[in-house]
Amino acid sequence: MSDFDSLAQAVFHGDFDGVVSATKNLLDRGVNPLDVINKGLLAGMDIVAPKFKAGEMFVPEVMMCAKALGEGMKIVQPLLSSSEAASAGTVVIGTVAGDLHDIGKNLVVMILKSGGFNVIDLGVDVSPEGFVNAIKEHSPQIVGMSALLTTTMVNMKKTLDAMEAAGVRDKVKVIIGGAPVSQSFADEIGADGYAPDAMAAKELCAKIIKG
Ligand code: B1M
Repeated sequence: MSDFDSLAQAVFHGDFDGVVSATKNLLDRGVNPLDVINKGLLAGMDIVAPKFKAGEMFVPEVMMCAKALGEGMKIVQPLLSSSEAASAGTVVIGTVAGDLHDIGKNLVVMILKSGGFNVIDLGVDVSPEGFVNAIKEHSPQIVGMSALLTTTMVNMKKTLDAMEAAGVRDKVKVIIGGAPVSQSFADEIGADGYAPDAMAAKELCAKIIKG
């Protein structure tokens, strides 16, 4: 088994200590932090996802996997963030109302930070008012919304409507992401952009800031 496989298996088994030691082992050997994330930590979640879908794994087990993955992310994150010091712009980001999924959103946060963005992470289950208040408080150039459920992606439109009603919609560019959303959904609700993954989100934000 490769060292990436060991890390992926540790995530899959919700093995906190295994994740920590496998992550450190890879980094000590000079492996690129992004490879540790993509080929190890997220590869572990790729084993979990189909089993959860097939009813072979249940919510508490998946939570353990997510938390184990988080232990690895905690180690890798500072290495990504220190790669560029200057702020490329401010991004307010959150998972929309009713939605508790944050693994993908947290990854986007990390990758944006690694790209030098100042990121205000509002967390999960963020109400439309929560986004509006954060725009008023932090004056970001970009707002990012994440949704993983078909039942919550509609709250992206509600959030855009709340921004419009509060008179802050034209002060920011809004980007969206998450498994059920797409470029055509972004167009449909009037978002400014869509990114299919964390790296694409960073590139999109950089493009928006460049103007
Ligand atoms: Co949930 N869940 N879940 N879940 N869960 C899904 C999403 C599901 C597809 C599984 C399935 O049934 N096949 C399904 C949704 C079905 C649908 O709506 N069509 C589902 C369901 C139904 C549910 C519950 C309703 C289950 C229940 O309780 N009956 C419940 C809902 C809770 C709630 O939110 N109110 C629920 C709960 C949970 C857990 C708590 C157990 C856990 C979440 C833990 C956590 O996030 N802290 C969980 C998990 C882990 C999953 C799966 C297995 C994995 C999601 C994940 O983290 N993927 C998922 C199945 C799947 O995806 N195949 C599933 C890894 C992550 C890196 O990818 O989040 O897609 P992703 O992020 C990517 C891109 O999408 C993109 O970049 C990321 C990285 O490249 N991206 C952005 C994401 N946000 C972005 C924002 C951007 C740009 C890009 O700009 C702002």
